[in-house]
Amino acid sequence: MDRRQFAARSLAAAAGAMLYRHPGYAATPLSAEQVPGSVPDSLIEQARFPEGFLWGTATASYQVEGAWNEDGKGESIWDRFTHTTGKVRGGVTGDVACDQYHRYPQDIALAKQLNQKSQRFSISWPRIQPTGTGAPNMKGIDHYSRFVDALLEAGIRPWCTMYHWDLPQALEDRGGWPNRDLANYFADYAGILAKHLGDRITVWAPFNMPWAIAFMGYAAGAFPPCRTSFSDFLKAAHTLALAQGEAHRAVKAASPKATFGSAYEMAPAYPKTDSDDDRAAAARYHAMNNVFFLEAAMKGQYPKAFVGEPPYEVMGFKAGDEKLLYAPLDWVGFHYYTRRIVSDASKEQFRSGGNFSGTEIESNSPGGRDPYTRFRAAMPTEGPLTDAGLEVWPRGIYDLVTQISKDYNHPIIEITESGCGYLDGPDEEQNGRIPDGRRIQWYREVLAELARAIADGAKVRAYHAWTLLDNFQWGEGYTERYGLIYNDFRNQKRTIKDSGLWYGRVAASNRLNV
Ligand code: IFM
Repeated sequence: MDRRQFAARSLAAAAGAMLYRHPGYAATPLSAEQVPGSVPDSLIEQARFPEGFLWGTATASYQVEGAWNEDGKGESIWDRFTHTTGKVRGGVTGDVACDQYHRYPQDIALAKQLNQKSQRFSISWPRIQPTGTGAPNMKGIDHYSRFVDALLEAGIRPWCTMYHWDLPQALEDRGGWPNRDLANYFADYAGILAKHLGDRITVWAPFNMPWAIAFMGYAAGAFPPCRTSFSDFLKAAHTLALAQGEAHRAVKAASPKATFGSAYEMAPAYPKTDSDDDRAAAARYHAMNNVFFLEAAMKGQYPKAFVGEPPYEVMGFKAGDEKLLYAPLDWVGFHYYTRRIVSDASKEQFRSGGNFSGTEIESNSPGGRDPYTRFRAAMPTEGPLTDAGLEVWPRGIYDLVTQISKDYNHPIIEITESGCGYLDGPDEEQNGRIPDGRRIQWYREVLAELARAIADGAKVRAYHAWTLLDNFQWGEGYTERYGLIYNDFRNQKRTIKDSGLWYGRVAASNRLNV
């Protein structure tokens, strides 16, 4: 992320904070009548979740584990990035993060105390294959084996993301995701995981947010390896889609119990105006940012994300790739944070991309976000902003879940991440209690809309709050707090926030007014 983008992010976060910095802000969100887009209390009171609904949280290896060079782990692209001066806010790294590599028994005990039934976590590829290929490092396998056993003992379903952004640096040195060979390397890695852990893990997803991996890393340059090439982005996206298919086959071959799904980023896209052009642009956004990899898996083809024909040649698409892309998912997993307003830019001269907003690239520049999709996607500010700068728009989860249900023939759905960044910390006058009322309100409203989608027929079986505990927030370092549990990074002391206690009661009762 460059300085200009940093400044924009900081301003957005500061503006969000200012909205609430009145006496008692931490415990007192604005009332429903004052907040555009908010959900009526009656919907929250009526909301019910089905018996057996899987309440959980999600985490990611680099964001929580620390132990960056222990037990034979290789260097990842995030190790390299954070060890490079000027890349991360505050000059911090994930070398220690939440030290979960050593403290996982305590974190699992906390999740159990909060009545959690599902834990989405990721495995660090360079712990398993330090240079990305070859025989597994058994110390890495043993660590995750112990971790999974501890979850099962706590009555928590282990839910594994095989890759949440920490590519072995050695594979980046071989060209990174634009290099098609990575699809097969990834499949080998997926097969190793399924062989060694597939007797106990039955829920697998290959990638967290594959669009972000390709776009942030290779087009926008906000994430490592910080390249800014649109053709590399397209190549990376194609390799990731091939890797999704190859991993599907490798996991199923190695573990008969395996079920295979996804953890896609999604934001419902609303056209800026009712014009045909804006509606077509919103459809392109949905195709590119929401369902690009889902269509590849379910149909063996890419959706209409581009103005004109897909740039197959630039992507490196070969005859027969349709068959390799095909990987019918057993269930569909996606995240919900916020929404987008999309307008057409295809009739203007393309100039450059837009600003990074934490989950993706905002673009209000002439000509659109990139030279292929030619739309402008903006996050509106009609609803309030979180401290992390994202608009609060609870209704979006209803629209997204019902659209995916309808378009994909009512699949089983898992919400793989959903949450909000607020900076509330311990209140010394209340014995260190953390009164994060705005986070409770965020979840109450989003979950009420999710319950409405379920009542209308969507087969949602799980919700994973992002995240169990405050962690390393990528380019933002430790300046954003998304956790249900507060972490004091000076001494690794965990304190359950009011929102965590509330979420625990929700998990125990399947209702929201608790
Ligand atoms: O922390 C991230 C996570 O790694 C991916 N999804 C968005 C979260 C909040 O920014």
